[in-house]
Amino acid sequence: MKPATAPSALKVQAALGERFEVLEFDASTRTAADAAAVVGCTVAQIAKSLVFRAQGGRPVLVVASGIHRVEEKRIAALVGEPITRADANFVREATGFAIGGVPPVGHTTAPVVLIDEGLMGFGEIWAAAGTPNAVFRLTPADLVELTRGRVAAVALK
Ligand code: 5CA
Repeated sequence: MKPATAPSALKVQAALGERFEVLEFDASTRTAADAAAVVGCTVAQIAKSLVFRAQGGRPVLVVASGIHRVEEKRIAALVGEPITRADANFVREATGFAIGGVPPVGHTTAPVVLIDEGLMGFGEIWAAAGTPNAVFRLTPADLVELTRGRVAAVALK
């Protein structure tokens, strides 16, 4: 474990500021399960970044607990437009990051942000930080503040 060195991780560190520390690991943090194993938290405490595309073309970032599947109908209802799952190219274009490293901050295009209410009860959570082996620790309140996202019921029941 070491502070960020990769350009994408440094970009996230710059967007976050000094209150947060981007950490790079030798092992993969590409998936929620990988990240939980590496940092030593539960999979539920991993804030995964899912990108959708609203009909008008706007990116929608859903930050969800690692144990939840997101219900697309709920996302569409919350956004007020039909949405589709983003493919890898759209994720890269809209956020500036590749799948597996998409952070909740520092995107190319300001996304609509929805935050899974299931993340809100934890003392600390971890999110991707630009690369598939970089993460940072934050609180749920930090996540809301950083993203100015809307906390909502997005999980598949
Ligand atoms: N670094 C970890 C957590 S800290 C991470 O980024 N996990 S993640 O879950 O937020 O990112 C991977 C997510 O990208 C998966 O949950 C999945 O929803 C999405 N994804 C994976 N493959 C694809 C794909 N081919 N197209 C679109 N989305 C994908």
